[in-house]
Parts: sequence; structure tokens; C-alpha cells
Amino acid sequence: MRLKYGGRDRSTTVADTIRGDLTAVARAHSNIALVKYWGKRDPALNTPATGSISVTLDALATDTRVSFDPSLAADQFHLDDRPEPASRVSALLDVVRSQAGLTLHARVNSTNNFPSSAGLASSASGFAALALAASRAAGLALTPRELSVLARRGSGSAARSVFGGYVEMHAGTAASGLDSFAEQLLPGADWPLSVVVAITEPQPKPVSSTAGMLGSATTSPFYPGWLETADRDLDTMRRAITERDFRTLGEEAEHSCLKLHSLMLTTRPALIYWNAGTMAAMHRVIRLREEGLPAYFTIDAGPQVKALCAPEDASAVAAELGAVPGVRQVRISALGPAAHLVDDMAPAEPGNP
Ligand code: 2P0
Repeated sequence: MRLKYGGRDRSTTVADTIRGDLTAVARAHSNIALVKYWGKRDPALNTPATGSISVTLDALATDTRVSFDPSLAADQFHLDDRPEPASRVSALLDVVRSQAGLTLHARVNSTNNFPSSAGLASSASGFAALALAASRAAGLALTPRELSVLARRGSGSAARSVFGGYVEMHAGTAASGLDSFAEQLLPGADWPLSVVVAITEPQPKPVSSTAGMLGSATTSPFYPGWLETADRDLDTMRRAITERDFRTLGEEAEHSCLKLHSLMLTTRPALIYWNAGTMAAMHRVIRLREEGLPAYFTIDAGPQVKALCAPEDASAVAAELGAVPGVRQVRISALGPAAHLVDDMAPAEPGNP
């Protein structure tokens, strides 16, 4: 039986009507990759060409409310209280609707407690929160692995933000994409780590990761080398985490970061995400090590620098990075939890542009 609403071309099934108010609110935390993802195996299913390893960040979070609503003629998406194009959100909602046998459109409201689209992985926390809120609002109870597969459809890095602590994403080989998911390697509490985030530019980045990585795969002469060395990097990082070997973790994270940016710099047109503050912060981290303060840098598809260090060194590293010319703001993050449902959304962070 199908019920029509308002005589228009929107319909819902009886199952829709017995699921309560079809609303859920979820929180997911951003993550930073220690071994980076850059390149897709299947762009349609958004499977990555290589695996990756990340840590989930407690201080950077997205809250997302999803309400399926029979009165809507199209999906609506608001980010930090401003209307945004809903196409990528709708694509993920379409997967949820098809799994749940639902035809309703949804109202989606998201807030980030950090600048969006500026190399702080807002798509990771955003799509992980959306996957959890949308699947629950639609009445689905997915396993963490199923949730990770769903989040990956929205954004590759989002598959990792489903989990807390140290997380590995598996590239998978299946044409279905069902073996391309993340899982936890180690809870954050088992090996506490701090990430000092040095923000050099809060404005959105000029080239999206999705477009950038497609360009790298087709134009950078370094892309074959990137694919060839991925498994070795993953093995070394996995071992460093298992053995709680901070020096190897840091050295490998810096290497993966610099290899990623070599790939970006040799893409046509070139992807130059760094600014002068980025460069100055990298050199400062190297000098801190020489001066006896163990810290290692990593940088994503943006100009922000993240320094990895022991929790007891975090305030000293933050003070040093905060004094670097071009660094506008510094945040310290511990390792964060898995994506989870919350009662209501936190208010948007004041000053978030
Ligand atoms: C990472 N990044 O591993 C790498 C390092 C950026 C640099 O994952 O196309 O936004 O949505 O799957 O997940 C950013 O890529 O890309 C990213 P899509 P996503 O964290």
C-alpha cells in the first residue's frame, strides 16, 4: 500500500508511517590520516585505490540532524545555519532510502565546531554523522562496518570517522565495494596521543579533494609510485601502533604527508595547498624535535598543519606553533570517540565562518 501526500508525486509506504518521527541526531568527529588516502578505485562507488590509517580527533566534531518529512518536495541541506546545495547529501540519502524502502525527502541540518572545507576533514565528520543520523532516522540499525561502507559513499575519509581512536580503512577488491570499510586498530585510551592543529587559513580551499585526487591519478607521474608503496606504509604504521612506537609513527606520518604533497605538486594543474604559514609551521616542528620536544607534522588537502605529540607535550607544542608567523589559531585535540547518536545538536561554534 502506498499513501500519497497532497496528490503530488511524492509517496510513502506504510512502513514509513510506523517508524515514529523519522528523525535522528548524530555526532561524528573529524580524523587526520597518518597514512593518507588519495585516489579512487571506483569513483561511482567511491572506493579508495589504497588503504589508509587515521586517528579520530576529539576536538573537531559535526552534529547532524536528519528528518524525513512527507511535506518536502526535495531534500534540504543547511550547514552552520546556511542553505547549501544538497546534491552530495541527497546522493547519500538515496542509498539510505533504497536500503530502507523509503521515498520521503529529508531536511538535513549540520553544524561544525570548526571551519568547514579548509583541510580539517569536515567531509569526514560530516558524512559519518549524516550516515548515522540518516540510517537511524530511516529505521535502519546498521552494524559499524555497514555504517562505514555507507559513510564511504559520501566521502572516503568518512568511513574512518565512524570509529574512534586509531583506525584503518581497507581498500577492498570487490566490485560491490562491500569490503571497502574501516575498522578500529586501537582505542585512543590504550595509547593517548595529542594532535595540535595550527590553522593558517580558515577560508574554504580552492580545489576539492574529490576533484584533486582524480586529477592526480590521471596526470601525476608519481601516481604509480604512490600505489606501489601504499602497502608498505600501511604495514609499518600498523606495526608502530601495535608496538606503541611513537618515533616510527611520527616519521611514517611525515613521510606519507610529504609523499601526498609530492603527488599534489606534480598534478596538472598543480595542487599547491600550502602557504607561507604552513611551511613555517613545518620547519618549526622539525626544529622542536632537534631541540628535544618530540613532535611530527602532517598536512591534508589544505594549509593547516597538525603536530602529533605526547599529551604531556601538547601545551608546549601549541605555544610554539601559536608563535609561528602565519599561524592564526591553535587547537589541541585528544583522540576522539566513534560516531554516536545524541539527544540534540550543539549550537554552532561562535566565530565559525
Ligand atoms: C586523507 N584526504 O586520507 C586524505 C589526505 C585529504 C588528504 O581523505 O572524494 O574528502 O570525498 O572521498 O574523503 C580527503 O578526501 O575525499 C582525504 P572524497 P575526501 O584524509
